[in-house]
Amino acid sequence: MSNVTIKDIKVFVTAPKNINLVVVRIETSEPGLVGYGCATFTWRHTAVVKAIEDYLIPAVKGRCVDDIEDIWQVMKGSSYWRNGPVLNNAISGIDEALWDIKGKMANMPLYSLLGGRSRTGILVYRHADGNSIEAVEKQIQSYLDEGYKYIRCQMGTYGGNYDGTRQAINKPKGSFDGSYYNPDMYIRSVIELFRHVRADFGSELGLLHDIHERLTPVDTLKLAKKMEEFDLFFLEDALSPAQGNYFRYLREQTTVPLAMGELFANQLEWKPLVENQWIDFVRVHLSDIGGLTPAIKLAHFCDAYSVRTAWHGPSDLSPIGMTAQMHLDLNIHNFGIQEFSEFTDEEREVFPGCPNHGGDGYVYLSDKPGIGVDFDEKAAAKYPPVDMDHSWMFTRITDGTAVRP
Ligand code: GCO
Ligand code: MG
Repeated sequence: MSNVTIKDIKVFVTAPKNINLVVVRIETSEPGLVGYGCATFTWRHTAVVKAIEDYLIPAVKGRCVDDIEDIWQVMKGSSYWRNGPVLNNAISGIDEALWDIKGKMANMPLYSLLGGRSRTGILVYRHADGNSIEAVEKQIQSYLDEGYKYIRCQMGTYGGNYDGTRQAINKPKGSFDGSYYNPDMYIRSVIELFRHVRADFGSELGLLHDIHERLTPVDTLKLAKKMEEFDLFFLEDALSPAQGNYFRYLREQTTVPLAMGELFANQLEWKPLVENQWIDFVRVHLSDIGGLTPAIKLAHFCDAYSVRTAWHGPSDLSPIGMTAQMHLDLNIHNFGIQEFSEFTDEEREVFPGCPNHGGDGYVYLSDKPGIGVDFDEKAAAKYPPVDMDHSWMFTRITDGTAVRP
């Protein structure tokens, strides 16, 4: 037991990639010993900052940094009403920073502290997208040239708003504003895209697709069955969390591997899917469930049911959060794959120590103690928070009905 305590906590918002990232810094009673965590809920970042500053800092200041489990329980329970993404992200920032500190105190990289490595490199997948089959295939080729082996293919982002689709949508007069898509066209376009990609790139290429909860359950089933012939690594976020039970019917009727969970915020959402083995990969957004502490438990729970992990790894996640989950990727036995995008020069400037792709489809971690990614406050200040464009989230189908998300 150490007697090092939490002396101060600061929250930063920085946007080196024009996406607001929320970073928590814990200063300890030990001079020079600090930890960093990710609390990025980019679409509501000011609410997360407020939750940390007004409620979590007073609750945890002065606590011994050793007691991560109890500190997590205190943060989670102290609002009585709990479980939402704002509060969970706030908790995650502090939780990950405490794990970072624990690693630094032990002089071990986090993966080592968690029990060591189950593998030496982290298998990753990239995103290819474009407004036409040719554009998507060009992007795939450039990833292959860089050495990546697994690629998620979309055409015209989620819901398939590719060339000509928007114009072809027969909206009613006086329609509300929004980001419209036609589910039938989307289904047809995905099948056409994958038919070309498989034929042009052969059977070795690992392929994935994200439905992004854009279809009704029965349309999802229809698409999943048609996708069987393309031998996907997995089909991502086929349904919304509210439609969880329908995974049972997908599981019974299709052989397509299913990955689910980036919108999950609490265990009631993933528990039935895992214990019934209705999904093959769990892909929660770590900060959205409260950080590393619950993710470690979730990973081990999934292991008992042969469900593998594919943690959510989008652009709206700080390099600290991405690297924190990569330590778990190295450690757990039931790791599947990691969603990944290369860090930009600006991100690397603000977050020194970002991990690197080895040119072979794997990302490698350094053996620096803790999470191993630093935070340069001066560089961060060069990239102040930006106004985020929410319009793509006002999603509607042809007749104007809103679709979540
Ligand atoms: C993914 C996701 C993201 C989300 C984004 C929301 O699979 O990477 O679906 O692209 O849309 O994180 O802010
Ligand atoms: Mg997704």
